[in-house]
Amino acid sequence: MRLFVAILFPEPVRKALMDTMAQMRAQGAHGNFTRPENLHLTLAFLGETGAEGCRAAMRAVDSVCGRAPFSLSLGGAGRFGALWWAGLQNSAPLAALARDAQAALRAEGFSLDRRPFQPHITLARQVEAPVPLRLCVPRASFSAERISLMRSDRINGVLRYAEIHAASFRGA
Ligand code: 2AM
Repeated sequence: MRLFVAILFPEPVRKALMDTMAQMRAQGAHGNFTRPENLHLTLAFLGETGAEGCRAAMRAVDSVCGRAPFSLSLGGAGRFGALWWAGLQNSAPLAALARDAQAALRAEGFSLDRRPFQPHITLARQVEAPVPLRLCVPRASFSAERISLMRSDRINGVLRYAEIHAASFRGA
């Protein structure tokens, strides 16, 4: 199975992200838009993993949940080439969570991307637009209360994500 570790969003945040995708479409953008139920923030991408690796990933996820819930706010939009994303406001607790989760996963034997963590929520890939896109991400904040281990499957050509394990932060 293809696994990754992520933070999922409550409905108001999902709505704000859908609003941003609607702005893209309204400006004539075409591309491979993220299905609303798939919106997430990746903390670490694990790739193809067997049953033993899956148990190791669950242990790593559990090992970083002894922290308090923390607030996250959407902040701005940007792109990596033709991939457009919504950002998050600079958050020390988020950076610490990503760092600790990646360290715990590496300690369990996963080899992860070495690039610095750049928190982003992918809105659309392979975007083509007739004019430079101007996006205004609505204000939305939420309390991050758990970390999720996700499985990615392509079923009949449709990308589907399933939460296969989650660990709640202390006090959440
Ligand atoms: P992206 O949205 O920035 O592409 C599930 O595929 C998640 O893992 C996506 O959010 C994706 O991030 C991230 N990811 C990171 N590295 C990946 C890779 N090599 N292949 C696929 N997804 C990757």
